[in-house]
Amino acid sequence: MAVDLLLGLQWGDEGKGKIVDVLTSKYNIIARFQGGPNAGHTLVFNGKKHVLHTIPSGIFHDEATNLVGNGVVIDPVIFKKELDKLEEQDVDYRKSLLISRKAHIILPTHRLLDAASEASKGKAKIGSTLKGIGPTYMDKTGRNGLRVGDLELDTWKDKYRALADKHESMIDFYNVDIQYDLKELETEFFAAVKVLKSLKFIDSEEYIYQAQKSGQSILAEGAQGSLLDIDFGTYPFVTSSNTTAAGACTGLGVAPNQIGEVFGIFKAYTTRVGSGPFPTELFDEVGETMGRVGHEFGATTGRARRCGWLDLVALKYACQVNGVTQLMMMKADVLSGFKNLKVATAYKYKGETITHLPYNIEPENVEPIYTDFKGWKEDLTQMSDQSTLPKELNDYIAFLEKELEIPITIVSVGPDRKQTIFR
Ligand code: 2SA
Ligand code: MG
Repeated sequence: MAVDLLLGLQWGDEGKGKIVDVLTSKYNIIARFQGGPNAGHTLVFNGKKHVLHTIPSGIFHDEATNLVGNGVVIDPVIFKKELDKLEEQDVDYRKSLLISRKAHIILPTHRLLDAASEASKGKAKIGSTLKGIGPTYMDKTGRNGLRVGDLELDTWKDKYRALADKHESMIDFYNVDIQYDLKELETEFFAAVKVLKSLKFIDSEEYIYQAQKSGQSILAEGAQGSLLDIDFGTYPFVTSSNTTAAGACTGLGVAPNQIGEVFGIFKAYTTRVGSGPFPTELFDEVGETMGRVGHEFGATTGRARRCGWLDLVALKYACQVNGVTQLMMMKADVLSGFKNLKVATAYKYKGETITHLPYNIEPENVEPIYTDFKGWKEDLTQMSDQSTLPKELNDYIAFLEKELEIPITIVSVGPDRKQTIFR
């Protein structure tokens, strides 16, 4: 059976966690393929909110197997905290959680390096979540990384030490004021590694291959969003992994011809957390209202997210790069009550009108050109059927489907599992 993909099409926080949770009952295996504890996937059910960082969003379903793939970077300390939370909720993760031996480990010094790198950049900082993501992927591509499989060898601590020592001298090189007690961080790290080692490590590409062959259904769960992709995002204000469809192939060992549906998740408006260009960003009370009504705060760091209108130029680009086959629109309920809505359908770029995403979308180069829509007043949060949606929202949806040439199959009208309209 083909592997289906679920990806964020904007700058992350589209609501991927919720949709994975909604779709999980259809799948045997849910697999994360990139990113790490920088992700914050929020799930709401039975009136309770759950935030996952590294663990796949299928973990709350008894039947699903949850795989942390080779493309993921794991911080044992944060991973242990996630496990502790699951334990508090009586989630029996031991049977259902599998970890790829080829996934890389985030060391305490990777986090310190992240902090030092950001501090050294001053105003030009990326706005990283400071989870050590960039430095860990640098060690991966630099061929220095420590992998999950290494932890099974007696010599892993030697490898750890050599790498951590090297990192310490690199931190010095940045020449910024970073306070830390490495001994203390290491005590916590070694204790967490012990817990990690009690879980099941596997050769995940073989596992996926055999699972597919035996007819099991697999959903690959993306983290962050397409515009944060290391190649196709708004570089350098991106994360350090491929968040787009191709990342699922390299991050799980799935061949390109084995990909089935590509579910593209987007918000009915746009948000971005961290630095970097955002052409449709709003600095007025409209943006402020979106943030307040939409509870737009980072699920990992608590940072306020920047808000703005939907950017169709960027969304088209993301659909293209990912080969999206179905769209899912999130947070439609947040737009209730706005008199008018806007969607950026083109950019003014160097005196020309363009409809593709150019190399540079810094504010001095790009001015969005908007199409206006009538808003709706109705509260959507109790609606459960498409026929009850206001006409203005249906017009908004119909316009997007026509422009993107992809069906919108889910409209989400609230954070709860139940607040989901299938079309
Ligand atoms: P990093 O941490 O080094 O990968 O950050 C690099 C850029 O990627 C952005 N980024 C994110 N953007 C949205 N959501 C993310 N996850 C958390 C959430 C973020 C949070 O779900 O809310 O809690 O702040 C995420 N992770 C990374 C980041 O802002 C940088 O722009
Ligand atoms: Mg998030």
